[in-house]
Amino acid sequence: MLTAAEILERAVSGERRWLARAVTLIEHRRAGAALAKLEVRRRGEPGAPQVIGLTGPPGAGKSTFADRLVTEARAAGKRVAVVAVDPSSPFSGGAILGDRIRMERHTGDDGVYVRSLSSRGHLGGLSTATAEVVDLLDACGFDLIVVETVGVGQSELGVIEVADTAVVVLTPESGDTVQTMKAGLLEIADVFVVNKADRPGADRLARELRRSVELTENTGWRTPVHTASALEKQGIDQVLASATAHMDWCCGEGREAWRRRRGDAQVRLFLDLVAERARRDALSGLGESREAALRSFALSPHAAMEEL
Ligand SMILES: Nc1nc2c(ncn2[C@@H]2O[C@H](COP(=O)(O)OP(=O)(O)OP(=O)(O)O)[C@@H](O)[C@H]2O)c(=O)[nH]1
Ligand SMILES: [Mg+2]
Repeated sequence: MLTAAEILERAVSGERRWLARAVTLIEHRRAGAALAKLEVRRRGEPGAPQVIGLTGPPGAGKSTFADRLVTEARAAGKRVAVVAVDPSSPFSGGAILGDRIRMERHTGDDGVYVRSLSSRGHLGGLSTATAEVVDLLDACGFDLIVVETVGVGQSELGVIEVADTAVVVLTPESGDTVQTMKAGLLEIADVFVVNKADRPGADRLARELRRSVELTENTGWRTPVHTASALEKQGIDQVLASATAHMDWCCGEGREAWRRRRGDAQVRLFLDLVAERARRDALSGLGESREAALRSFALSPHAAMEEL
């Protein structure tokens, strides 16, 4: 039996099999303090690796887009990792399976690593796990890390916070900009993509988004709005160029904004870790029989807390 530290070490030394094991360890929340020893490049300074977050409604084309980004990055000689995070439910393995099959064309390519993360097997902690997996991939030397997550609620905002650049993927069918604002996507988007532009309505939504972006207070970065078709390979270059322009901005004029976002993410990660530990300790501290009392309504949650 190897320790968590040994597994992480082997993963970082470049062994794929161990990278998979290490990610699973993190997914199951069992890597613990061994993570603190990773040599993460992306700490106080932006640059390497570049972390792009892809979020948006279900079926918007995020995975198709990620696949295109992988192809572009490989053509540029970059090593790239894709992490597909599925916050929806422990039962929705279907989409992830689809992603796997689509990404299979990259298998055998040592410069590509694709992995999905789900909340299966543990309570919450998905954004914490994502941040830790990104750190691991960073330490493994990947040049580009793409994090894909479905944008439906607050949970994925924490997931996408790990990225340097948040790319929000919408479609002509995504509805209007009011809905986009309600979902909080307007605040987090560094780049907007109206995908499926091979269908009608893309230009109209893009115009609306541009207007909304102009009305939104910003940090000096004006969020570009692109139309694209991941399916027909249209507009991918422009999106990638905008993501890179945003990264350059983060390294220059936007450095303070980048640092603030990364700093907030650090604090959130810390608080999440504390919460995770507290939940675990609370349950074991309560003990099995009192937990049974809680489950059978013999003990109220409030009384249980006082007891603890
Ligand atoms: N017409 C059209 N279809 C597209 C385009 N991009 C993706 N699709 C299709 O849309 C469907 C969903 O694509 P995915 O890439 O799986 O979308 P996703 O956002 O990753 O989906 P989830 O991860 O399930 O939220 C697939 O059938 C794609 O082939 C596009 O540009 N145009
Ligand atoms: Mg997907």
